[in-house]
Amino acid sequence: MRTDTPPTIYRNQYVPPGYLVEQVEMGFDLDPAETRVATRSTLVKNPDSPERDLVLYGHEMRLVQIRMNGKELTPADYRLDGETLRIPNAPDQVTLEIETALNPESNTSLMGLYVSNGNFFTQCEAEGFRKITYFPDRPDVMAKYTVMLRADKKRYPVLLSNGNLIEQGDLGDGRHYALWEDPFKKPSYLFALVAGDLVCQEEAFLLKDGREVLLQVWVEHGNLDKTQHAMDSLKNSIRWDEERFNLELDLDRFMIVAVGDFNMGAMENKGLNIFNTKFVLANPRIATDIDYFNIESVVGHEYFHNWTGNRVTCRDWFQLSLKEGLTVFRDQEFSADMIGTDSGRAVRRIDDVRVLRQTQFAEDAGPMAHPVRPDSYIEINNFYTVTVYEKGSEVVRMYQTLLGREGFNRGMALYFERHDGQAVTCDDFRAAMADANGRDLTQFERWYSQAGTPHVSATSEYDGHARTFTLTLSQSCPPTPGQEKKLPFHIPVAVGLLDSSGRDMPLHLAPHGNAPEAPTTAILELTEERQTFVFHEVSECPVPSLLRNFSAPVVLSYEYTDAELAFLMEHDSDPFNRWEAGQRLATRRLLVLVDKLLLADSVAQTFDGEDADVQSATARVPSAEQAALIGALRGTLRHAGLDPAFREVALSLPSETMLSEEMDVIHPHAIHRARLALRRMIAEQLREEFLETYHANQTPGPYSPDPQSVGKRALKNLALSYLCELDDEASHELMERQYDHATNMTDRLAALTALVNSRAAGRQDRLNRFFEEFKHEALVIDKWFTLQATARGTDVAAVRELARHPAFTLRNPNRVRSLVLAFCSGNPAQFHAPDGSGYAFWAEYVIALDAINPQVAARLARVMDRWRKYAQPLREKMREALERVAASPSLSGDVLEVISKSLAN
Ligand code: B3K
Ligand code: ZN
Repeated sequence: MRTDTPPTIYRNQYVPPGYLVEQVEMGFDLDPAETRVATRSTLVKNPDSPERDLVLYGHEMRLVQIRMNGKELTPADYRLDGETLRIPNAPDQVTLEIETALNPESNTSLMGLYVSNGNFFTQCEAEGFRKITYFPDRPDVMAKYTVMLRADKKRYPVLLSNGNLIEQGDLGDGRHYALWEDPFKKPSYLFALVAGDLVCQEEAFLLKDGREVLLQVWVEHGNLDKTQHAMDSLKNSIRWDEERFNLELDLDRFMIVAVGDFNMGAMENKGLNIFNTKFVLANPRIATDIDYFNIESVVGHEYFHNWTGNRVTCRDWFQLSLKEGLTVFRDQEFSADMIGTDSGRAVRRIDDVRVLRQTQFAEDAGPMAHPVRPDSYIEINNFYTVTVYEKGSEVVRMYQTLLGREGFNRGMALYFERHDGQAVTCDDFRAAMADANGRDLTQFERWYSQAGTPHVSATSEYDGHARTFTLTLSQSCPPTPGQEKKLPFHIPVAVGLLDSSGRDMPLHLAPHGNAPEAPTTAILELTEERQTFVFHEVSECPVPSLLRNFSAPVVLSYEYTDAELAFLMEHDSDPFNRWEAGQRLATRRLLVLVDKLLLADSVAQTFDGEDADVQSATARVPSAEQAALIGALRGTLRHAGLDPAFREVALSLPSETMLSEEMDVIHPHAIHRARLALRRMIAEQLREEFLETYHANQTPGPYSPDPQSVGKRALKNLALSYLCELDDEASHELMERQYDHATNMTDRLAALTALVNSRAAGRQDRLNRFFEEFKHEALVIDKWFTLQATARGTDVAAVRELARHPAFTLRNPNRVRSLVLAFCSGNPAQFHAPDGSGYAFWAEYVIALDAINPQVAARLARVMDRWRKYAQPLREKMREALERVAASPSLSGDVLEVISKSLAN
């Protein structure tokens, strides 16, 4: 194990920078093997800082020369300690001239300046700028940048950086240059450059104030037929931000550049967003409906950062959710508004909540649990988490729920009025929300400081005589690493009451209320450990609809009967809770089935391998309770008044991961078998309905990613996947026919996925044809790997075989995610092979990847987060694998942090 454990950084040790930077001029002589960077910055001493030294950060490059106010510094003039270069006794006004030499083509971490497919790209957030030059690389140092790029004209005809293009021309020697100037102050993490042989789709676009701006989407040659959707998404994003928040584009030019090798989704560099190709390139041939949706969402997200992140940025990295939580909230609202209909919005909400529950709730309950505003970290890149992003977005959403849309907008306006051009904290954002609305949001701070998912339990009592319905809510929050005890949160709980005909009752929270316009949803504010709310004038005992639209990121429990859940599923006016009721019902049935299987297994084991009991546990004839669930699902499936997209989410069973989180001890195989058994049972019982749905939801004609068609395809393909559980000739024919006649990737991939999970004779042939047809489309080959990695029949040996395929490489993050991560996180039944072979595979790849790309390796490392919850002997084997990784020499800080926290907590 490495001995020089990297240091932990603490939030409460924040010290303002000793020097502020005013102006930065950079000159790049780009060369893949040796790029020279000359940086000239003017700095002034910061009167508000106790720090006396001029502190710069840098690593993984060669320092050629450093001059201060014209005089060259020798190593005796500064102290170099790890990444930190300290210059003591620097004057108040400093001009620093630094020359560094880099080797971009050997940079496999994809942080700083690197080469992808022969072109240059940068990634500076969080701390990549320090791999380009020595600099006060921290977000509270904001400066204006001028950037000169010089490179070979033939190989790199396109030279881009932040802001506006000032000048370009020839250098005579086969080289050329471009000079860029960003008129806005920015932190170094927003710096970017791109140089290479690229082409662009461009459009002039008129802003609300009448200014014309130039929009560009840059891609490699051959991809111009895949940029239209990203361009449309960008235009929609610009319009939306103008309309919803009155925020305008502040530059003359806005560029998006797609790159195939990228650690995450995209990056909001000022005026020069750099994107993973996965979130730019689309046409019906290569992209699915989900891809189309994701592109719109990520383009929106990065564009919205221009205000929430760039114009107002983070004081330090602990405040990351200030920009990320807020920007996720903004992109979620954007996506919902783009769909428009109530039921479409609900489907978006359901999708977001599914992600939150499946990944963030798990994170909150595991060894990496941290508050939305963390208190410490070893490697900041490990904190771009679902807690900071998705829970952070829920926290922002709660402001809107508590203050109303108008109130929220007032808060946003005040936030920009106060902080434009500044680097600020989550407290500053909360203060703007409170002050703009005259509200005390002191207690709300706990959403930022306390980790863990709060549990809210509700009980109720109806008094027919007094016509009151009393709801008692209590809250608690489990301990998390470093936080034993939690204080009560400020939780908005949206509640409705349904009468026996399923209609919303008017709500009166005070006696004798008879306001004609009484609301049918009330936002109860739970601020204490236990609180009672009394509804008056309640004419009959209602069924409560609790936490409507998922008004807070909590686990809510209430003892609903099965009949009440079925009733809510049928009647609730809140579509989110309608879906929720169905999920609760399905989860109940699945957990009962899991228990039965476990019992049957243990009985079978005592009778030496006799599996008759297992068969009886998953009998094909549904029990009365299962029949009730299936009846309710039938009602939903047949309900023509419900949007196809809604029916699709309502008919989908909770995932295996979701079910795991519901169990104290995880038995992955029992969960897998139970879910499969229930799916088969549903398929058998609803075969006719699924067939009918399949045929009724075809989308003939040219492909369109509009919400209606997307919903239809989703429902049709869900019907197909259920029918395929029957694994009979009729279903094989259906999927083969769909595969052969598909005119878009959504239908094609759905059919191929079904095929790969079946015993259909034509599966291997189509899998091979698919590869041949798309072997030049990297994003489609990723899909080809993923669909096999997550197929039921793919065991560890098969995934190892796929890793030997010539198209597989550890160098490309998308490819690694598509196979290795997809298998380890998306194929639980095989990954958790009882012999521990899945874990051995995992350990090998974490170690191998860490030497190439620590960020991607650390992400893979997190697959083991929940190891303590698994049944024996899995748990022990997982621990062994974790220890194997921990014992490996020279691990990165990224992986070390994840593994050591996992073993410690
Ligand atoms: N801000 C970037 C994420 C950078 C991740 C650095 N490890 C993308 C985004 O959230 O928009
Ligand atoms: Zn972001």
